[in-house]
Amino acid sequence: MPDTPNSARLYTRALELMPGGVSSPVRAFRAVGGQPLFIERGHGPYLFDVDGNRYIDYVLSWGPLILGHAPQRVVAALSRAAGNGTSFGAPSPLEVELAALVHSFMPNVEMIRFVNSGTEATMSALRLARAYTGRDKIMKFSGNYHGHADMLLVQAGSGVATLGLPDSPGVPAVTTADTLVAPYNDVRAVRRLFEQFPGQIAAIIVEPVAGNMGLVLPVDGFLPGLRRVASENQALLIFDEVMTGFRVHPGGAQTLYNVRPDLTTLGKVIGGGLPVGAYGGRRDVMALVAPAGPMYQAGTLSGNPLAMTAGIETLLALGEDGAWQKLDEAGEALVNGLQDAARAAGVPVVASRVGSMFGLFFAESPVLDWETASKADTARFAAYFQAMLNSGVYLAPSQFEAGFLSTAHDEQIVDATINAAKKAFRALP
Ligand code: KE4
Repeated sequence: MPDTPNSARLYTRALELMPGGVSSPVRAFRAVGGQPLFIERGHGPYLFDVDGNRYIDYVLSWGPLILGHAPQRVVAALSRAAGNGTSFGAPSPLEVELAALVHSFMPNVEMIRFVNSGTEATMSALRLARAYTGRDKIMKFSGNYHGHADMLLVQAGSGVATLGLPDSPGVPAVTTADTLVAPYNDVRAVRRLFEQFPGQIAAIIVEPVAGNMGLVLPVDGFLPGLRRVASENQALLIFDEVMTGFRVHPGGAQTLYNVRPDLTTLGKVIGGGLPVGAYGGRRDVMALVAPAGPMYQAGTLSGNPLAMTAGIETLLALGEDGAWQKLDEAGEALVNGLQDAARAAGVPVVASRVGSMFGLFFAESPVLDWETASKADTARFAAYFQAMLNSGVYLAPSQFEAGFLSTAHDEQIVDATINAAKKAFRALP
């Protein structure tokens, strides 16, 4: 561990004031040992902790910071926007601009509603699917995480998987009784559930590329299979692209894999580091959302001008020449380098990448679902995490998370990361 006395002091105080000393469980380093670092600032690809240590950051606020920390254009635009007021509680041109931008990248999102988090987005999209179909049951996949709404805390990924929580107390059985769960990448299991509950399932919600059990890619035919089964059963298909949106491809996983969901949920990148979520999709379905229709959903700070500004500047930057080329080249070099380093050290890993998100399992065979992901060597991951941290590389503190790159992660940054990994793999027990 780097020398972090100020983080330690702050953590002691934080533990008195906040459960686990953190504002979100997965930040607590529980799965990797040691104590969380308290961060003073970020700049480009770097984080700086309160003890002055510098780290190359592959968490990037869990995905949003695709331009890196404090990109000049976003900071300047936010400064201007803040001078005009931080919230209006009324429509603003910025919402219209970001809505149009999202649509230009994702034409399937014909209409959109902004909210303040990915959790709000998925919760609202499922309420809408139930309203549109008049059905109560929903289907998710084990190891997928869609935020912490009660009905979705069933065999969830991310922090739930990291902390090994069976599910969460406080969630009444009645609220999860209508949540069906299938193994990821298993269309036949999905089909069986529709046969078992004919006419009762409102929607399938899926991470089209799973990033909350580590990175797990859809096998050929999985996403088109979901599309087919949902359509055959008059259920809606919801792509939860909170993490994959603008991350795996400018048009998200729906463009990359050419599968059209009925609804899409978004977050992270579209807020550029400020709190934004969104749900959107088919015009005839979104027409049910109040006040256009009867399905109620609301939010004091939804469409907040500062969050809209950060999102607009981020998407505009992504649409400019070279952004995706940079991300793709850096991602390719990084994952190839990690694989070569592990092989040279005789450490079995399964590394993968989709666009600018990547994953590395300490496993010997391909990971296709939660059952295989959960067999990864989490103790070895923890040792790797700490070794990388000691070399100034900040990874997500869990085997069941993905890594993210930004346009600020240039060749020199990637090379430094690979060198740290060579040392880390060699030092593994
Ligand atoms: P938020 O409510 O955390 O903004 O979004 C929930 C969510 C929904 N859908 C997907 C696919 C997600 O990945 C997330 C949130 N991702 C986690 C990281 N795996 C957020 C990090 C955290 O919980 O602190």
